[in-house]
Amino acid sequence: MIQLYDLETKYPNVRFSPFCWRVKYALAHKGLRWEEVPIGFTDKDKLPSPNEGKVPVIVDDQEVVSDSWDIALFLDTKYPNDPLFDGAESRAQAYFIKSWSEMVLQILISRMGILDFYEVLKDSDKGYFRDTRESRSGVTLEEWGGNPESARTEFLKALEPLRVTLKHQSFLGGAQANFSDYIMVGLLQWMRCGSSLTVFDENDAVFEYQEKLLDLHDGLGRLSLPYSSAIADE
Ligand SMILES: N[C@@H](CCC(=O)N[C@@H](CS)C(=O)NCC(=O)O)C(=O)O
Repeated sequence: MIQLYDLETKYPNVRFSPFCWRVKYALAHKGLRWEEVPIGFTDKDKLPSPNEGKVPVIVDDQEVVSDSWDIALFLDTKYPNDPLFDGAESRAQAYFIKSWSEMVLQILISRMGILDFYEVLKDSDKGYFRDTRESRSGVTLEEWGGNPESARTEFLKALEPLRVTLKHQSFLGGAQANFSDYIMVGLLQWMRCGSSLTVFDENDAVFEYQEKLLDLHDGLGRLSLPYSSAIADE
C-alpha cells in the first residue's frame, strides 16, 4: 500500500498540512488506498530519501516521490484512470491556481492562523517552528499573527475571483473536482483543522464550496477534526 508521510500535531485526529491534504484528495480521487505515516517537524530524518525536508512524501512500491505537485504528476502517469488534470491545458491552468494559492492566499492564512498553528503542534516541534518562521518573516509569531481579523478581511476579498467562478460551475474543474480543487481544499483544511477562527459566513459561496469538498470521497476532509472540536475534547 502507498505510504504517505504527513505532518503530525499533538492531536492524533488533527491534520492540517495543506500540501498533504492535496495528496490525500488526489489519492482518493483515483480510488487508491494509503497508509499515513505521521511525523513532526523535528523528525524529518525519518523521511525516506530522496526528500526535500518537507512533507508530503509518498512511497509507492519502493518509489519515493516528494512535493505535492510532483506527486500529482506522478500519480497521473502511473495511474492514468480518473485523471487529476484533463490534459496539458488543465495542468497549465492548475499551475496558476497553485501559484495564486501559495503566493497570495497562503500568506493571508498564515497571518490569520499562525498562533493556533503553533499551539496545535507537538511541544517538541514548537521551538523549531518558531525559529524557522520568525527568521523567515523577520518578526515574532505574535507580530505576524497579531491582527487575524484584518488578515481575514483581506482573505475574503482575495477569494472574490473564486466566488465569481463558483457562480458558473460547481468546482474549479467544472462539473467535477480536479487537482485545482484539491489545492483549494488543502488551504481550507489548513484553517479548518489548524485554527479556531471562523472564516466564512454560512451564506458565503466559498463556505458552500468547502462543504462540498469536505463531502467528496466519503467525507475524506471530515476525517480530521476541526480545531475547535479538537480543543473542546481536551
Ligand atoms: N512545495 C511543497 C511544500 C511542502 C511544505 O512546505 N510542507 C511543510 C508542511 S505543510 C513542511 O514539511 N515544512 C517543513 C519545514 O518547514 O521544515 C509541496 O507542495 O509539497
